[in-house]
Amino acid sequence: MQPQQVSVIGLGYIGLPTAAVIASRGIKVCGVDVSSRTVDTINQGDIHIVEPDLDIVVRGAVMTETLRASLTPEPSDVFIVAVPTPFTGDHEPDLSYIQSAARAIAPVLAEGNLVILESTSPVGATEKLCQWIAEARPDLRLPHEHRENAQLSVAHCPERVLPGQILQELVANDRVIGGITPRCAERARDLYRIFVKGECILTTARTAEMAKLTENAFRDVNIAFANELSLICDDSNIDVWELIKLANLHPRVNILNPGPGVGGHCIAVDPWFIVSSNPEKARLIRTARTVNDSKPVFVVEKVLEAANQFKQPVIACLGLAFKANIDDLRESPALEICQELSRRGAGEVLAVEPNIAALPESVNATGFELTGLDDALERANVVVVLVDHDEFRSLERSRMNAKVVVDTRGVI
Ligand code: SAJ
Repeated sequence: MQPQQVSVIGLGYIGLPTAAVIASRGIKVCGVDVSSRTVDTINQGDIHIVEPDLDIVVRGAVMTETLRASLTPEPSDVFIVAVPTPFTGDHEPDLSYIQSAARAIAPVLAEGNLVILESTSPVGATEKLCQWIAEARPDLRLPHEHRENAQLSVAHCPERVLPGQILQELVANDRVIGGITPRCAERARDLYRIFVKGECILTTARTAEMAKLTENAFRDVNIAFANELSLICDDSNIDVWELIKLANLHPRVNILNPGPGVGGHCIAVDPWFIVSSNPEKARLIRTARTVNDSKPVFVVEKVLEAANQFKQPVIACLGLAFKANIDDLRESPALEICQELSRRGAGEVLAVEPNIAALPESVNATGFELTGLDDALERANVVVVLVDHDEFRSLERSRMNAKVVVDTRGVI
């Protein structure tokens, strides 16, 4: 049976597209966020993030009144929790946003509701979500204690979409659906079948939690391999891009791309959840994190070396986002490099980020200036390519004449 209303808690990069896609299937969706600016923006039919085509889907859903945003949760049949799960200073998972979401929805939960955790989470987080709800609503039977006699169903269905392709991947990707009980998983599958064309595979909540962490740790380890190669090649005077191209001609070799480091809220974070749960055994996963986290330091040294050739170095940093063609600055190595160059007094630092009109207040922009591409290329004697945005890929090489180029993405 189709739900009458779905609530999505957290209207960020995952919650908003998910809310909009479900609304586009004709189901009433209430999107909940703690930011009144986000709520107002969405209720006006606009969006607060950059993601291809998301504006069109959100506008359509708001205009047809299937999607509404609100600061407080309201009674619904299904609650999808898509809030951040960052880590603390010592790389321990911070579940406080999930806990707040649990407390926020608890007063409006009713018998028969389905609660789905989509946030990437350490193993055991979905059970904790049950506990937090149970604490707030002792009158309701939760499945972590009452199994198939529970009054609520709770499942973990980790999001797996790639920023930049979220709308296609939300529909096309297979979903791993982990129930606290088999019945919980089945109920969650019925919800996802409304909009997912990929397969919906059922498992336990713990396995689903670990599956998501495994996917991102796998990618992190593979990028670390490419980044380590780039350091070795630099010492041996070998072009790493040519090397990888040649090695990848082997039918069973597929090396990823080196870069300035690994950013974003997922791959730079999630492997730590595995490390923190089992520090002794997760040696390779921890090393990969360390290799990738140390790459920005290497890039900064390279740029300082290049800048030292000039009396008055002007350094153009091309890109601040954590990867190509998005506006997301979370855990961005490009931003980190730009900030470190300014801090070290490397010269006049110009940052170019075509996907951002102004830097968010949360970003420390002391010592560098956000400027346009043409202006930066005209003024700079050192050009550092930090993100492979389309605008930079299509740059004419002649515009780099007489400049020292540090190309961390192999685009020039
Ligand atoms: N990167 C490289 N070299 C590469 C590929 C990526 O340096 O060859 C860097 C990127 O520049 C970026 C970082 O890695 O800084 C992460 O980018 P990404 O495109 O690999 O991944 P995300 O963080 O955008 O999305 C990942 C995806 N996970 C996997 O591919 C296993 C996505 O499917 C997940 O849904 C997402 O994490 C998430 O939310 O967990």
